[in-house]
Parts: sequence; C-alpha cells; structure tokens
Amino acid sequence: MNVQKGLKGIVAAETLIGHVDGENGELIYRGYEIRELTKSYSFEEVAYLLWYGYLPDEGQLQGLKDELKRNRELPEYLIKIIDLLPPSMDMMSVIRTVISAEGGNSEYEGIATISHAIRLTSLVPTIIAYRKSQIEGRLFEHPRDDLDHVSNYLYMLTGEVPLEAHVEALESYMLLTLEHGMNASTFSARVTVSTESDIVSGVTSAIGTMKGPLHGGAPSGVIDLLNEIALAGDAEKVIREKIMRGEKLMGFGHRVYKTRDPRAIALKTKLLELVGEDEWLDLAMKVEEVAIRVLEELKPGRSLYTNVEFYAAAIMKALEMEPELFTPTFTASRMVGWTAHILEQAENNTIFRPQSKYIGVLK
Ligand code: COZ
Repeated sequence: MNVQKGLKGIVAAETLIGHVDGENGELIYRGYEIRELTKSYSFEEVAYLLWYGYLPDEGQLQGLKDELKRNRELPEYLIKIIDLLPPSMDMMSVIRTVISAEGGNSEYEGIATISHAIRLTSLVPTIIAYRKSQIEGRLFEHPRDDLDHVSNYLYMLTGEVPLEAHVEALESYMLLTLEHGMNASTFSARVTVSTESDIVSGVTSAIGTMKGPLHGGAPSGVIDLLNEIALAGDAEKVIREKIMRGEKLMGFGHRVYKTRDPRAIALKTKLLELVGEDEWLDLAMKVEEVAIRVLEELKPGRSLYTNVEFYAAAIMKALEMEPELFTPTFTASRMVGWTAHILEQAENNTIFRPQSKYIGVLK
C-alpha cells in the first residue's frame, strides 16, 4: 500500500469541462484554448460554455445575462447575517458563511441545476461589495441592470462606472480563473456532492479550501514579495534568501504546469496591452526573470515557473484593488468552475472514499 501524498499524479475523475495540459502549458475549456476565449469572449459567454457545454447564441446569451441580473440582490436575511458578523472577520470567511446560509433557501433541495449555479455565481460579487461598503461605513451601491457581470462588480465596489480598460483587465483575469480541472477546491466540491449532499454544501467546502494561501491566497503573497523587493532594491538577494530559508515564492510553481502557466502568459500579454509601461509591471517582469533563474539554480529539475497568481497580483494592483479582495475575486470567478463540476459529478456519481495507511501501533 504506497501512499501518494497530496494525491500527486492520481487521476480522480474523467471530465468534459476543462483540460490542464501541464507538459505543454495549455488550458482548454470545453475544447477551446483559453487564449482564444480570453481574446474574443465575455465572462457570461464563457460561463455559459462551461455550464452548458457550448457557446451561446445571442438569445441564449441574453437569457443568461438576464438571469444573472435577476439574482444579484441579496435577500434580506443574508444582509442581516452580514451586518451581524464581527468587523474583524476576513472576506473569505464572510463569503463562506453567507453562501452557507444561502443554502437555507428551499430552492436548493433536490438535484443541482444550472439555475442554482447561476444564482450562486451572481450572489458572490454582491456579498463582497456589500460587506466592503458595510466595513467602510459607506452607502452600498446596489447592482445596476445596465452593467454586465464584471462591470457591475467593479461598480458595486467603487460606486463609479469602471473604465473599459479596467473591465477588460479584470474580465481577462476572471475568465482565466473560471475553471482549472481538479484543483484542491474543485476536488473539495466534488467530494462533498459525491455523498449526494447539496450544491451549496459543495461550494461552501470549495470556498473553505480556496481560502488557503497555497491555493487562492497567493496574489496577496506576491504583492508582499514585490513590496519587499521594491524596499530592498535587490531582487536577487531577497529571492535567494527566501529560497535558502525554504520559503516558497508566491506566484511560482504549480502541481501540474511544469512549464509556464498559460494563464500567466495570457495575463501578462493583456497587461502589456492595457497598462503599457507601468513601474509595477516593470518590477514584476524583472522579478519574474530573476525568480525563474534562481529557482532553477537552487531547485534544479523542479520546473518552477510563473503561475497565474503572479500576474493576477499585477492586474489587481493596476485596478487598485485591495489585497484582501484578491482571493474573494478569484472565488467569484471560480464559482463557475465549481458549479460546473458539481453538476458533472451528479451526472455519473461514485462517492469519493480513498484509503489511508495506518502507521500507528496496535495496542
Ligand atoms: N518557491 C520555492 N520553492 C518551491 C516553490 C515555490 N513557489 N514551489 C515548489 N517549490 C519547491 C519545494 O520546496 C520542493 O522542494 P524540494 O524538492 O527541495 O522539497 C519542490 O519545489 C516541490 O514542491 P512541492 O511538492 O510543494 O510542489 P507542488 O507541485 O506540490 O506545489 C504549489 C505546487 C502550487 C503548492 C507550489 O509549489 C507553491 O506552493 N507555490 C506558491 C504558492 C502559489 O503560488 N500558489 C498558487 C498556485 S496557482
């Protein structure tokens, strides 16, 4: 009985939703390469693709946009819960708590549906924006029906209709993080619903998993790394000392990608297009080059390259989004992938129940 720590290399399910090709650095959503999708499609179109399995025509797209808009406002009892939560509670814990309470809504009984997925996807941006306004003591900017999903999210956060460039930058990031095969949080969601538990329990498990710094929490760590390097003025020295101390460089390495993460490349391209010369972006690109070189020298053969979170941090910085909103924003987009996988698991379910190797003594 050999133990596969972290289930490394284990294939836990077959899926039609996404394909992560670690060797060639490719990410495919329902047969389409993500660079193509990011270039030409909106959040709503790609969410539709992931849920339904094909890209929507005009009528289907309008139907999805309308359904997302109908589900944006929070029910009174969720507002009350948020108002009661301690101000010190972090945003990921707030999202986990409020989405869990959404499960009290009787419409989730029975099998999971795409309408459930749409509602959960639509609620998360409003939970984030309402909580932020409540903590800051500001009037909450209610959702606007004349704005699409990503624009409306930025509008609710700031109270201003966002710049097109900001919408494009955030939409690229959210498109690239919608889905990523059997990552830890998607696996949590599938394990949870494999017991025939409900979709809200499944996404609540996923949110709790996403909260971890080795999964969704990396962009904040990247900002800290870039700030530390900017202060020290010596990228090589800071990076080398961290690795020598056995610390992990946030934004580098990936369990599956053993070459550059295609999402990082797509984000970097979009950033260069949108932001052009920007001191932060210049610093990020210089740090990336030094980090890859030093990781190869000190960790030869581990194939440690830039992952999506490295340039996600640069995007969020360009949007002047506070670091505590990075992982919540990732959660808002990955809700689509989680719910798509939950629906797929229910179609052909076998309960997940691996084994463990007892290494204790027998009394
Ligand atoms: N910085 C420095 N060393 C790293 C590293 C990083 N970011 N990622 C992995 N390594 C090293 C480990 O220390 C380990 O070294 P040894 O062989 O000397 O023990 C080796 O590479 C393999 O590490 P591990 O088994 O943890 O790799 P795995 O592929 O399981 O880890 C994750 C993948 C994403 C957890 C990655 O290593 C990591 O922690 N990255 C930083 C957090 C992050 O950016 N997460 C977002 C991912 S999208």
